[in-house]
Amino acid sequence: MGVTAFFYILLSLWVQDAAAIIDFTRCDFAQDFVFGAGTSAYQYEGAVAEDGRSPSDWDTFTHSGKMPDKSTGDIAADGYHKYKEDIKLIYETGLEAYRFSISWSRLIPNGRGAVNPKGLDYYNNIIDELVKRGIQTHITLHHIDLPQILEDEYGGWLSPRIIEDFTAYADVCFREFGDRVKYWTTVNEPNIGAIASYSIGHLPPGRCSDPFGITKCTVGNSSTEPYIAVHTTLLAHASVFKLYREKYKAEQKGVIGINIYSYWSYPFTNSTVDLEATQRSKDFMFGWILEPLVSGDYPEVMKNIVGSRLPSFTMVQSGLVKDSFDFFGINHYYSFYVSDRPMETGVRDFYGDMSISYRASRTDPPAGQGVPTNVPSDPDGLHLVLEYLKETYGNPPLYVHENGMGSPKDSLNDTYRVDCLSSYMGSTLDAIRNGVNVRGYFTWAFMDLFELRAGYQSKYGLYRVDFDDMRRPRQARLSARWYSGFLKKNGSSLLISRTQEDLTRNTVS
Ligand code: IFM
Repeated sequence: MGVTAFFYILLSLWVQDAAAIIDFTRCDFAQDFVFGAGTSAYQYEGAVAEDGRSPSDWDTFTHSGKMPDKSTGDIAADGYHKYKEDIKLIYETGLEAYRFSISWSRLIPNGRGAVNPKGLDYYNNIIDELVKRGIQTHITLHHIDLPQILEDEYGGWLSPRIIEDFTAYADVCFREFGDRVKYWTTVNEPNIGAIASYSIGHLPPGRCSDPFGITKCTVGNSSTEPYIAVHTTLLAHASVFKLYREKYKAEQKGVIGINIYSYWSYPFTNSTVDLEATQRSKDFMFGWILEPLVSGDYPEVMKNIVGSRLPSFTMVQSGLVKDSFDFFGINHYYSFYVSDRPMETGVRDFYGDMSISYRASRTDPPAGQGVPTNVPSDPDGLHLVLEYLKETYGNPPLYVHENGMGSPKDSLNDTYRVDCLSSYMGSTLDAIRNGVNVRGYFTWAFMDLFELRAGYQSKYGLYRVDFDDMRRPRQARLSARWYSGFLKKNGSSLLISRTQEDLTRNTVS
């Protein structure tokens, strides 16, 4: 072999592994900064009809055939039965923190009242296992799956009656788990969740009205319900925050936040209308949730555009909502280019009110209704989100609670995910170096799960789950091994062998 050929082979090997090379180590982050990964109850647990769990609205949604591929979370990753070995894996991977959610209908099957002892045991066991292994626990109280019984009784998040029930459910969680759990978020992604659930109808409870639904809905009002649902959510969140502060905080010394879905918006052009549209995008997506928490009211631009369809806070409510957070949980995946779209007269939904068009890049045509799907990875976008939150909301403590990459590829050799993780972690570090108060980074997801619209077709996991095998075996992907190397070896050994043998050796069934 000639010298040149040898050089090129060496170079190509280096380029293959270049994905894993980063110029920072664990030591560049503060010691009390945590690195973790997450899952959520319906997406992970399965066992939907076991040990007293009652259906949530997610069960109803999937069982009424509303998933494009008709999949359900009936078994999901079987976390209800496999949590112990999963926590061992979390530990062995070297993760410092784990975020998961509680299934309200497993813990309190009637939505209110009696606690299910088996549900209580399950979550106590998870928490004990995490504590035993020194892993910091972050719990989200509500991650899309509301007890169906409350949906049936009063329409779930559309009714103020949920405030009392959600607070009582949170009370049980704090009372039973708060001695060991110090990090809580109340609701996952109420902003995008309200749009998906009540405007386009593609998440439970699947409500929308013509012509706004992406799926066919039988009931709903896309013009009003997203705003009502978020309003109730904010009041319920504030009520839970107050409960914790008054009844538990002194003894348990924990902190409470809320998770928002945060994409970054770049102006498509520098025209005034596009710059204004970009700001509108931020006010509608971040400000809708965060402005009330910081200032006690919705952004002016939303009040002007949405008018009487946007519920208003009474003085007392405003006082309760204002400052009802210790930190914000940031869930971030994408950036978009945003341009102005003339506002339609007549009936509008959330997207109509926001009156913007999204594009995946500067050369793409507008995406039409909703967001484009072909968005490239943009680590700078996370940095910009974090900076924006610092500047706009007074530098609150932030946890990047979700960041990752979904892929239809079922590969163990997920170099694309290693690229994603390393570059987004780097951009988090850049933000910290610029003074943003970021306290942790969690990748989504610890393992493959039941994904929102894609069921089992989109893989987000550090660990692969074989959903065709009843035993749901887990296998470490390259990304799990890379993350592990970063955390355990302090970045000193990030060139990880990618041979198939190495990867399959890590199978756990
Ligand atoms: O899987 C979801 C999660 O439930 C909420 N945040 C976005 C993730 C990826 O789509």
